[in-house]
Order: sequence, then C-alpha cells, then structure tokens
Amino acid sequence: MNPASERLRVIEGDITTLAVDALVNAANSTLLGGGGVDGAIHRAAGTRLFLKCAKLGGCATGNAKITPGFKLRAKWVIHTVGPVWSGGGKGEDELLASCYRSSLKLAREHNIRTIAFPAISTGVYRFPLDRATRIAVETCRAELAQKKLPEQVTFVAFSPEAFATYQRELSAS
Ligand code: AR6
Repeated sequence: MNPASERLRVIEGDITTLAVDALVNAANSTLLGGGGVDGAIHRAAGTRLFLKCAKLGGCATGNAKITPGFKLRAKWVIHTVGPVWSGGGKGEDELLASCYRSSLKLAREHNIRTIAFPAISTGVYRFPLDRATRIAVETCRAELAQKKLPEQVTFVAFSPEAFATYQRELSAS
C-alpha cells in the first residue's frame, strides 16, 4: 500500500462530475438540500436523492449519513453536516474533524475505495479556509495512516485560492 501521503490529492473543479466511489456532501442538518455544493449535488443526482434524504431523519453536526448517488457518476453520496463558524470557541474545529472521520468511517463500512471531499463549512458556514484545510488534511492523513480504506481521498477545490491552500497543506509534513 502507498504511504498515506500518496493517498491524498487535490484537484480543482466541480465535485459533481467526478467518477469516484463516493462524493461527500456539505449538507445541513435537515438533509433536505440547500445552496452551494449541496444544491449542485442534488441537481446532478436528481429528485430520487431528495426523496431518499427525506427519509433519513436529518443528521447532527459532525455526523454523516450515506445514500446512493442516483444519477451521479459516483455510486454513493455521504452527507455530512459541518459546523457554522462562530469565532472558533464553540467546538468548531473538533466538529469539522468529526465530519471527516465520520465520513471516512462510513466509507470503510461500504468498502469505498475512492472518495472526494469538498471544503466542508468554508462557504455559507464561513469557516476560515486555511484553518479548515489544515483540519481536513491532518484528519484524513491520520485516518489513512491507520486504515487500508479508502485507498484514495481527493480534496476538491472550487477556486484557485482553495487549490493553492490545499497544495500548501498537502506538501507540509
Ligand atoms: N464542487 C466543489 N466544491 C464546491 C461546489 C462544487 N460544485 N460548489 C461549491 N463548492 P458550501 P458549507 C465549495 O456553502 O459552508 C448549503 O446551503 C464552496 O466554494 O456549499 O458547508 C447546505 O445546505 C466552498 O468552498 O457548504 C448548508 O445549509 C465549499 O464547497 C450550507 O450550505 C463549501 O461551501 C453548508 O455550508
């Protein structure tokens, strides 16, 4: 198996187009859709995703739930709910790390080999990008060092700035 560092990569683009086993969605606690990446995933997956999500009973911040990907190229969507940034004193860092850990745990339980994450909480939820990127990379790196699955984690940056931020963090030891 490759070392954990070789199993993490960043690309810039639209997560909904990727042919990975699972996409992670930055959802809200209702799981009933919204704007940003959540809206894009629901539009691309079709109404069956909404109907499936409506039966899940919501999701707590820091947790994750899984559905099929329906019309997406990805077989699965893992819906996780990031924290709303409110200054950093409300457990936001730990809740964000928990999103990554919970998503990777669900992925392992479904034998998912390849998974793509958006920059959870860094849009509407206003988590500072540098800080969120560090948590994303450190948390995934630590998980991959301990587990065989997923084999590869792709971080999907939606701007050149986010791409550069991930690259910087991925090249830091
Ligand atoms: N592909 C990849 N990344 C994207 C895409 C895309 N198609 N679209 C946006 N991003 P956000 P949050 C990036 O706001 O902050 C929703 O309404 C975006 O640039 O989607 O966790 C939910 O329903 C940003 O870096 O999610 C919740 O109510 C990142 O995805 C709330 O927003 C996350 O931005 C969740 O807020």
